[in-house]
Amino acid sequence: MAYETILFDTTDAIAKITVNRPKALNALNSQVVDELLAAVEEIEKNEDIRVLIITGAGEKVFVAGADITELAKLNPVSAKHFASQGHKLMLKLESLSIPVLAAVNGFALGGGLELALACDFIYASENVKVGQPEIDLGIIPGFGGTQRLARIVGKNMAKEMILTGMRLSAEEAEKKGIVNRVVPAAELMETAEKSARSIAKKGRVSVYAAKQAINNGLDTDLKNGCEIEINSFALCMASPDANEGTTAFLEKRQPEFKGSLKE
Ligand code: DAK
Repeated sequence: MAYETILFDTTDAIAKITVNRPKALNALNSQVVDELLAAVEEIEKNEDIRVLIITGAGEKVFVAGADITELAKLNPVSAKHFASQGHKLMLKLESLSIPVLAAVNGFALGGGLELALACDFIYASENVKVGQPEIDLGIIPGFGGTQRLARIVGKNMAKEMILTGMRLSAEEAEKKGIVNRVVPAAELMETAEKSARSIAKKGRVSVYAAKQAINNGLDTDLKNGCEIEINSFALCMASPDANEGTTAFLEKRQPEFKGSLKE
């Protein structure tokens, strides 16, 4: 598929999607959301891709939020399409069998922060500002921000951020666990790619099993979470990767993981 609002490329086993609407500070209109969803569905079908990195074009902004020009004109039908595609996208990123890293290169506001929060983890450049400023527009976060942010920073901090619309610096976002690591802007992509290359060498099945166990376990209580881990562990043992990993260790060599989720 030809994309107009995103750049999509793959190098070795690592796919990169860049939200690319510089004139509107990479804001998410319905076309961007539809294209992101189509690209993620393309990635989902390609077993050769092992990690996805999402970033924004330019040095100033990751994504400045949902497109306010478009939001102002939504009617019930277009609002329903926008909302359902947006939620579908965020849930798909979360449940994708491969890890999704956000390389947040500037402002990540509103829907932009929500997009980053739906990724597995976030690296940020020093100039980053994050926030959920929807309250200033008379609305609330609409792509899961009230839920995902609260699960990361806790109930009271999420309320303070969402009710005041405050913007946090990269350093503050790191302290609150919203971003994993802050690096100089020039090092952001290399940091994300280095991490992606490291994950790409692991077993596809164990990476999938770990991601799903953490995500699904956090949606339930500890006892059921441990049950999820038991089943995820058993899934790993159904893959040749577990044998390869342990044998390689004992033979003092690097493992070569070839397991597939299709088996
Ligand atoms: N949408 C559309 N255009 C935007 C935009 C946005 N979110 N943010 C910036 N722009 C446009 C500006 O209008 C301006 O356009 P021109 O005037 O040049 O035509 C251009 O980008 C440059 O912006 P600025 O001149 O403002 O640039 P500055 O450097 O001065 O400021 C800024 C950068 C990022 C601090 C500022 O642009 C800003 O505060 N932007 C808005 C941030 C914001 O409020 N974001 C939250 C948007 S609301 C829903 C799902 C999701 C949502 C809602 C509903 N449903 C499921 C129904 C989510 C809502 C949001 O995200």
